[in-house]
Amino acid sequence: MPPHDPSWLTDFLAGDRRALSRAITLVENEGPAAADVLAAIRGHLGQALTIGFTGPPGAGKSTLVNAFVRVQRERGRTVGVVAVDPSSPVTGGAILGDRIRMTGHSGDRGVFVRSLASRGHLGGLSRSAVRVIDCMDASGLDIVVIETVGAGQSEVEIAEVADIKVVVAAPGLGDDVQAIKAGILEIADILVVNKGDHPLSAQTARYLKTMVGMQDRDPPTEVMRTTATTGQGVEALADQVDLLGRHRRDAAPMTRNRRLLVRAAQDLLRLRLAQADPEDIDVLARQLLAGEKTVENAALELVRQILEDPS
Ligand SMILES: Nc1nc2c(ncn2[C@@H]2O[C@H](COP(=O)(O)OP(=O)(O)OP(=O)(O)O)[C@@H](O)[C@H]2O)c(=O)[nH]1
Ligand SMILES: [Mg+2]
Repeated sequence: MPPHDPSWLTDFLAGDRRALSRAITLVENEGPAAADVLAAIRGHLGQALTIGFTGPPGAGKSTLVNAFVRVQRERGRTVGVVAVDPSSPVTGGAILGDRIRMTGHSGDRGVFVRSLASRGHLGGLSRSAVRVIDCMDASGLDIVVIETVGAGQSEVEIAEVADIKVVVAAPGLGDDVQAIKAGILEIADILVVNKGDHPLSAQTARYLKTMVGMQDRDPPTEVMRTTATTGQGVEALADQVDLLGRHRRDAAPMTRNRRLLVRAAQDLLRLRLAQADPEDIDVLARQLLAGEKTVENAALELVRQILEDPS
């Protein structure tokens, strides 16, 4: 297939899995062909319900996602899964195949799984991770699930791409709960205490309910219990996600479009900056060097220039 042949892009937007795979690889590599994919998906975003599962390492996120996907399949939805793991300098992405055990779904055409080895500079979602989510969305999957290890910045970014944020915690009132206190709670639509078979599960859930009760959040964070290994509580979790999903769609269609708009504007600016004449930038940089302009003023002028440039 010649690279300019657009027919595979049509297949991709129609939900062809191989074409989706190819689109994802192209946007991940951020090569020249990525632009074709980004142009193709632009008008097809915002259809899938995106659900972020985040939380401390070992809380059972992958196991829970696996069980959650099973319930969604039973309900007739197609599901994409993006698993973002911190890249390790030693193992690189090699370990990922073991870590994301979506074994129950291999051979199911309704489930599309992609694991990403790399994160953004600050530990959050990388730009290409967001693109991968966009590709799944544009390909017509009903639901896109994103698994990230909660480590500071990533929760903030998951809040930007996920319609519904599920924070997964394991029982015990130790470090994990401290980590949750430290900032994840604000973004959680649903706080799941997983490992319901653990003796401290009920106590942890009660404690977190108390904490959530002190929040000033509307709607308040829902605290739920699951046992991912047996599937207990996962139907109820899926019900709650559905409920919130409907609410999101009915009550706040603007939120979604606002986000799409901001992202498109960021893309546009980034693209124009990349295409800017280096000499124009040098002119401003020299003025900066000479103390004739502040960084803010120079940046503002640069932005004006690149946006006014009709090229
Ligand atoms: N007892 C019990 N163990 C569970 C449950 N859910 C997950 N586990 C186990 O907990 C361990 C970690 O589960 P994962 O699903 O890999 O956890 P994770 O949060 O995805 O871990 P990372 O991706 O490494 O952050 C595995 O051994 C699971 O079998 C549960 O409900 N009960
Ligand atoms: Mg995992």
